[in-house]
Amino acid sequence: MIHQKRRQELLRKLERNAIVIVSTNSEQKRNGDVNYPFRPDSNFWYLTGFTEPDAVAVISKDNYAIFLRPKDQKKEIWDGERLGIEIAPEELLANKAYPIESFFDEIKILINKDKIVYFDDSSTNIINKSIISSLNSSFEPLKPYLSEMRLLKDQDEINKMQLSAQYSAETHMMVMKTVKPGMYEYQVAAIFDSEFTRRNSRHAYPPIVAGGNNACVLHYIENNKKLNDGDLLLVDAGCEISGYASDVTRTFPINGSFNDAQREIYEIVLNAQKSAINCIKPGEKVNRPHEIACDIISKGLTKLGIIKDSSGLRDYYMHNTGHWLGLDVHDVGEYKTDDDYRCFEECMVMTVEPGIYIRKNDKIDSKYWGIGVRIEDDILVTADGYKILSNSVVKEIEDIEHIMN
Ligand SMILES: [Mn+2]
Repeated sequence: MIHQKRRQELLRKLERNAIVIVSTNSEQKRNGDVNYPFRPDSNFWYLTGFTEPDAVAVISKDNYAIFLRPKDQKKEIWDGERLGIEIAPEELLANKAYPIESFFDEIKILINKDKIVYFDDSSTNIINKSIISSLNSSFEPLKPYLSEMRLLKDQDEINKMQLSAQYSAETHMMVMKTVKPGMYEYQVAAIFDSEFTRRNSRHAYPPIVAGGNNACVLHYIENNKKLNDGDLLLVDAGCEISGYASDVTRTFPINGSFNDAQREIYEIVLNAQKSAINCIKPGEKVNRPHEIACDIISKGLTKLGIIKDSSGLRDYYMHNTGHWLGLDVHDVGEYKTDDDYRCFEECMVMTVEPGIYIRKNDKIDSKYWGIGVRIEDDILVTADGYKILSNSVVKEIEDIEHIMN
């Protein structure tokens, strides 16, 4: 029902004679006869709720047609059950279902000349631009309309995102209680593998488990080094529930106690993160959290003598403070409208994740070398402010040291 509601809402935003074509992905080969685990296309999933590969939805005001893989007993014995053409209309609330192989013949009948076709080209989707443009009709991009819809989460999405963030946060807590010097990064990653699987979810993105200086590699996913006594550990890991991502980062001392230099850096990042979150409310500019975080980190690093002034900030804080979160971990939705930053609205979800990264052998006091700190939470914009979806994992220094010892 929720998907039908979304299809109707989308059509209300488009021209009256609109016809929407949205397709999902094919399975991707890993090697030999082995495929990567399949993940549906987010737009297709959002509008149909259908999670099999090789399918296309064609949606207009008076017709919803779905193209999908037909039943095939031989293939189903190997690869699992398929919904099939016969029960698809009832199951997916479509007017008619067709075998995917007939798409090119049928689409010519479904599209007539007075229709405006809304369609996006994507390299992973099974229907590409050259096929669609051979249909000799007028085309509009679908993305702007769908991205705006996906940016504002409905209650069903908020429930899933809350659960997703909670699972991730609880697993981060478990990890803090388990980590000890001498463990390996992959053993920490395995806790997320196990917990996410146990709760019928999976990673929303490859987890980052980065001891010491590895935290300064922003997309470190090797996760294969030993955790050393005296270093910090940065862990960025989140699961997805029915496709909805959470994205959570915590940084803590491997031996359970912050040293003075680590504490100094951590407190700057924590202060920046909390202040950035605090400004979030409907009507506030969406780049305000980043401005606040940059200001606090810049002043903090200047005070410690690490930078001379704010012009040096980018050497130690080189990414943005947050991004939209939803069916994609870096979710769709514009940050600017008409050249200026837009404002937060109720039911948007954004991450807030400032950091400081000081590489080994940097030309500053060596006590700061190899300190990489990032703290990340998932924030839902509410009617009068915000809600931290990932708040069941601690981030205050006293709380971290308390649960680790
Ligand atoms: Mn993030």
